[in-house]
Amino acid sequence: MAVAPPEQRLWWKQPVGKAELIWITVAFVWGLVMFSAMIYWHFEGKQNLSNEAYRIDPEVFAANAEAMAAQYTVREDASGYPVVHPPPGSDVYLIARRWEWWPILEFEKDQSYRLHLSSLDWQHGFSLQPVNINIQVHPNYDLVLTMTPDEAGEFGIVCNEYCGIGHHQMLGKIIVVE
Ligand SMILES: [Cu+2]
Repeated sequence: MAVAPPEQRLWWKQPVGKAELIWITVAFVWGLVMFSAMIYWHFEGKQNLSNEAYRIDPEVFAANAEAMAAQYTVREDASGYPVVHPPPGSDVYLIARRWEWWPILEFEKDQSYRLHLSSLDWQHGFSLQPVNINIQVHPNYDLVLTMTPDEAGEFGIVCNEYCGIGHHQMLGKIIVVE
């Protein structure tokens, strides 16, 4: 089969078919519905969390996290990661970098913390399991969430933005104690 030009040169100027018009309308209206649902889900289901965002140098963010860990590390995990137990109400830093979440954080149930998230290299995705909270993590941006864990236990953090060869090993942990 040879590649030939279309029979009608102005093939793109045909009127839009009825079925196609219906589908365009359905997709457009559904887009509007889902757009409003984002606002609705903020209140109902507590998705799309309210956050604050600031510009920050990766070196400054790393220094903040290291200072916190130096002050509040309580033990070492079996994997060799420091477990940091910061005081309730304080600013808490979680580093995303290829390919780890650093350090392991330990919170107290029903206490609030200001959790700062940033990346030291490129984009990662913070996905807290099994509660399914998902946040993009960028370098140069300090994203702050006020969080109050209402359930004790161990929560996994997985990276859900593909970030290279070690992406599947990029696992972290938040521990909530009574
Ligand atoms: Cu990743």
